[in-house]
Amino acid sequence: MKSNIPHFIPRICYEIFVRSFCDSNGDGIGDLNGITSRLDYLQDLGVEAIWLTPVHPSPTYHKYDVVDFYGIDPEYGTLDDFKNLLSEAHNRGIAVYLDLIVNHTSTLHPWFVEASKGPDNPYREFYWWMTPEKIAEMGIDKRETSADSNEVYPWHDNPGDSEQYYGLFYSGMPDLNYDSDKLRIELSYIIHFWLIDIGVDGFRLDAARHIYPTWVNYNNQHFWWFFDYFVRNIKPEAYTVGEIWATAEEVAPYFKNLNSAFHFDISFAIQRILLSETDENLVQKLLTNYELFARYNPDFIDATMLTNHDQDRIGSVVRNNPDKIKLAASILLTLPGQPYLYYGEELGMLGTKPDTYIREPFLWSSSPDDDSTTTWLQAEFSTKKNVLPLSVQQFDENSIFNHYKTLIKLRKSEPALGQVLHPNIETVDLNDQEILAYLRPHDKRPVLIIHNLCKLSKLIYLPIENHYFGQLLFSSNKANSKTDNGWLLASYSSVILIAD
Ligand SMILES: [Ca+2]
Ligand SMILES: [Ca+2]
Repeated sequence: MKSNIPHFIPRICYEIFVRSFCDSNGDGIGDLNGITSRLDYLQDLGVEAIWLTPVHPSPTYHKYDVVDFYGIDPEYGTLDDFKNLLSEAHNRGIAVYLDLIVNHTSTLHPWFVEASKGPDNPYREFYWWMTPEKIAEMGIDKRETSADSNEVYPWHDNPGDSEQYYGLFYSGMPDLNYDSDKLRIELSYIIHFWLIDIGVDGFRLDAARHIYPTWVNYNNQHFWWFFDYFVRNIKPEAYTVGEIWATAEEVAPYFKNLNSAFHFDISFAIQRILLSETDENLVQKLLTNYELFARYNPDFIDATMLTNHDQDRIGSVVRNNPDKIKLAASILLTLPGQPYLYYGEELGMLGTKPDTYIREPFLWSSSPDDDSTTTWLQAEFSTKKNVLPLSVQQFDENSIFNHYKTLIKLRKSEPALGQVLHPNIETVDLNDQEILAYLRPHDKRPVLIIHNLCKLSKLIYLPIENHYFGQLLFSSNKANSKTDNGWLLASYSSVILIAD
């Protein structure tokens, strides 16, 4: 059992798709200086950590195929811009997590350029190579698609080569092979550079479950042990969060060597709950999953989210129903764990796949003079017609933005809501599937949360043992009120209660 706990555990994290967030120099592409210019905004919203999607030089718009792990893509700025962003973030108490892609590189990475020259090249061992005969003999020419990859044929031709290379996601992203000690040393230099020389606070670790391919997948945990061992030696307080896009059973072992992992099960459960308008025993599911995670690390950090840059936006999932967009936020921000907001969720931004349309420009302003909103992509979903920009929402107390802001503030001021380690939650059974209710116990002040998941208003009677929760701390709808012996909740609304 490990006991390394990051020195700082943010209560609110925020994922920034760098290209779409904020443009500082008028080329229409979001960049690092753009993010720096909006740190005051993020601080005001209550964000305590930002996860930046990859910033390294890369041929693609999303930059998940890296060409140089030490550089910054010129589209996004320079290393000095990055250092400035980091120090300005730290001045505001905001941690910065780098998206580190250790599973693969771009085919344009110098390692792959060398490796593809032939079997005798010293960099050959950095990647997976096999002859088609061997691949067929092992029965690994095809793979089952997974939630995070539709690639069926992961082996790709290298022109003029008798061997093929393995690229799980697509031919442009060859998988690295960590059987190579030389590669492991290169990786340790990269980790050292970002954690120590530059000083980032941690890493979001892409494709963490795919490091070793399926036929040698049992090596994965050993790889993460190696990774964690190195990180803890040079910066014990660093934070790591893994993308393990799988069920909680499969996620759990990764907590042995990572502080945190994204809770995809709960992301999808919340989405389903909002559509089915029934509670799916969410609290019981959470408790079961916590127990799984704690087996591997009692200090696990549960990274929750509604969606990320690979999922349809929550606003579209709930068909742009503003009450349900608020309800989604109310659920996420009152559950235990460490919530990650996906940029623009706080505006109710919309978008469904293909991927570019779940990564549309953040809507800063409705003014024609607005030069911060990026223009690299013509929005299809989050147009100024469909989604009110920040400049409008800021001044409307009933806006989605102010709903987020209020809940974040509460999460940070109420210890029961903001507890990250050892999640505190108990089910409150109201014998009504259309109501999701739970208790967040705490020595200082316990709170009780009730969400009405359905489109009719509900009269709710608390169980006798919870009767003392007689005071409203928060209500998402002005119509919610206390009656003689219960609580009246408007459609798709939430309340947070405290003791009388
Ligand atoms: Ca720019
Ligand atoms: Ca891999």
